[in-house]
Amino acid sequence: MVRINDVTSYTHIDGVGVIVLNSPPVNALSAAVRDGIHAGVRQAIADAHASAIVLRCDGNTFIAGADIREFGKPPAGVGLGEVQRALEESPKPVVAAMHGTALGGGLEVALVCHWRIAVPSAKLGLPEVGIGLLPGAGGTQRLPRIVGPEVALELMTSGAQVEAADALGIGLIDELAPEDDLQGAAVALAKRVVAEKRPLRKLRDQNDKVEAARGNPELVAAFRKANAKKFRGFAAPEKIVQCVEAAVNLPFDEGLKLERKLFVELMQGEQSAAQRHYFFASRQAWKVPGLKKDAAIVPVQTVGVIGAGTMGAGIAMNFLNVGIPVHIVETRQEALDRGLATIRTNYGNTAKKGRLEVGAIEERMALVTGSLELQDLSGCELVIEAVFEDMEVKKHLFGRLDRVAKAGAILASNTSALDLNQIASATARPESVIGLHFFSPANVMKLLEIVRGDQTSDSVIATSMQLARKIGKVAVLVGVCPGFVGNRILGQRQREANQLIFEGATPWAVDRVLYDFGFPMGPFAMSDLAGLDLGWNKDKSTGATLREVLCEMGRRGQKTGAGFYDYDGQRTAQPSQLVEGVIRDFARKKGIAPRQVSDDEILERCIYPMINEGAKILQEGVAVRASDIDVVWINGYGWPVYRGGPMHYGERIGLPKVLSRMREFEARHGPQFKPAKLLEELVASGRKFSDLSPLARTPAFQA
Ligand code: 3H9
Repeated sequence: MVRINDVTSYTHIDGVGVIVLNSPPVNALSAAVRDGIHAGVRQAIADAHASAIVLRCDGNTFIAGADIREFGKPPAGVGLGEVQRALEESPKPVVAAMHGTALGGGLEVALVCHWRIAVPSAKLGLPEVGIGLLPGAGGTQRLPRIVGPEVALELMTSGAQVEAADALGIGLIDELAPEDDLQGAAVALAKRVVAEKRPLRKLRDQNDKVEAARGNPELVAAFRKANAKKFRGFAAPEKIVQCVEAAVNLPFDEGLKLERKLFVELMQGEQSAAQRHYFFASRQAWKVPGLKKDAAIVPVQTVGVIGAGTMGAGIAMNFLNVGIPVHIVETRQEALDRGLATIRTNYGNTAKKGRLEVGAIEERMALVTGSLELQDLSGCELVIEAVFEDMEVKKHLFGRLDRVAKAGAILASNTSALDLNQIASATARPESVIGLHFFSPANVMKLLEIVRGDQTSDSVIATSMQLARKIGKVAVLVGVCPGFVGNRILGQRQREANQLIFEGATPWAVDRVLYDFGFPMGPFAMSDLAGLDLGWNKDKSTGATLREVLCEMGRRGQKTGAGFYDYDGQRTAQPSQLVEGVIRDFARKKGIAPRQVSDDEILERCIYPMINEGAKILQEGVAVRASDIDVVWINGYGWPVYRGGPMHYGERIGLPKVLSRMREFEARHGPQFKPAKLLEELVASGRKFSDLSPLARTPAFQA
């Protein structure tokens, strides 16, 4: 074996030169890896004892892509294009041997090799779209040539990973290797190719699939149309489509040129910067600084859920989905029956959509039991309370739970806003109490805010984080404050949206501005969907708020055919003149003279206070790091990932600008706009949120 550099070695097996990469964690195409492959190929070509070449990786995976950490830095080492040319132009056949995940630039390296082989567990894909890019190393030109333009469009705009067996089916690989002998099978393939004197196959020269699509522009047009909603706001998918059009209509090298140009545009754009930020942010969020490394993990074998409402039922499903039995406790049999029926209906709906085998419904239902006795939760290692949001109710319940639950059990509350420390104080074991704030619908929404109380133990936090991963959530650890991170920031946007419509902006204008920003819907359309009568009581209604008046008018949201908007049978929202009149009356009574409110003002008034609140949250130590706040908002509140989350967005527009606008708003509209101290400090010292170190324990977390 010859060491080529720190991450590459070259060895000889049975007359075949094998280049082996070993660059943890994912063999990304760093300068060292590129240099290593390049030198390895030259070595193999010069090696008189090697008739063919195999490229493979040690560790968990084949090359998982370009090294995202290198993006935006000055170029170093041999360029990827040159590495690919060396492989493709090699006079000796090159076999790519893949295991783990062959992704992005990694798969693009494999696509310049003459043959490809993979173990059955391998997954292949071009996921660049997920970080706001397109495959920029020939992928957009070679993939259509191998799998056809239609499949290529689908794969590259979704970023989907293809299982090895399917990859074989669509021609992406030539052979499957035994799981435990990839190298042996790759060497055997290489030798066979040599023995049979097969000509070196270069995808760039295979034009039959793209030529077949040349006279059919409808293919791409139909694809664009079918995906318009999914791609809304995103820049990368459209550019991928343009590259595939080029693959179909232009010679290979011209297609490659267009790919390069569009790749560079995306790479330099705001969206990719935001999506790359999110890529790392979503991984950082799992890391909790200061947590004891050896914190014991509680082995959770049975979960208890208190409350069989929509929330409780949804929470239970998360655990049933991964085979953990759940016992639900309710106070009334009808409520329990309804909750169990909700679970069954939800699974039934999933099965109807083809996303769950019908047989699996019964398997999952067999794992759920229910009763009316709290005592029945005594065997559970984790109990999650999902009852009415009322402190006294919760405290009473936790007091009883404390007497029932077994020693060491985790006692969790699903509260979305209440003081977890107070809830914990109702027990004699506050160290076992934690908040698990699921978002509705709890079986669908990815976000889980894990709320650490002042006394929550490391073991309880570590177990909760691990369980969250197991049930497929994106978990973010937060501290105690009203509304925690997500709802607290939402409160800022809600307040401004409500205020803006009294000042003269229409609800439709506010919704349009936020929709165009990239949210799935604006706050008023959202209220209509959720129901304006959420928490409204007919007998206690005083008509003091706009919401109450609309409810009194019978305008309780989409379900009543009218709310802020009018709805026709198709649920299409139409602006309501009537509501505009009601708003004007309200404004008059409040003494607010209506004025023209610009779209820019709507956006800044709604978004900047969110950034400011995020700064307060950081300064109080309620979030570990700024990027955690971004993860919360992207996964729980529909913040468009291509804008990176409120904190990233604030940095991109510039914290000095955010601060100066907050000061102007404060002078004009009042103290609700008072800038956060941290924002002022950062601007004064020329720093950003992302310059701050992650927080371990902070005063806010201490007892
Ligand atoms: C590209 O290829 C562009 C080309 O078309 C054109 C070029 C000209 N770079 O996710 P994990 C780190 S764009 C740098 O927790 P898993 C990651 O941050 C790229 N670092 O593990 C983490 O670090 P840490 C296209 C990377 O097992 C650690 O590796 N490729 C990269 O759950 C473990 O990651 C992609 O978009 C990278 N490319 O999943 C693939 N990838 O430990 C992106 C990972 O410090 N990667 N890291 O937090 C993935 O999808 C997953 O990481 C993977 C492993 C499936 C590979």
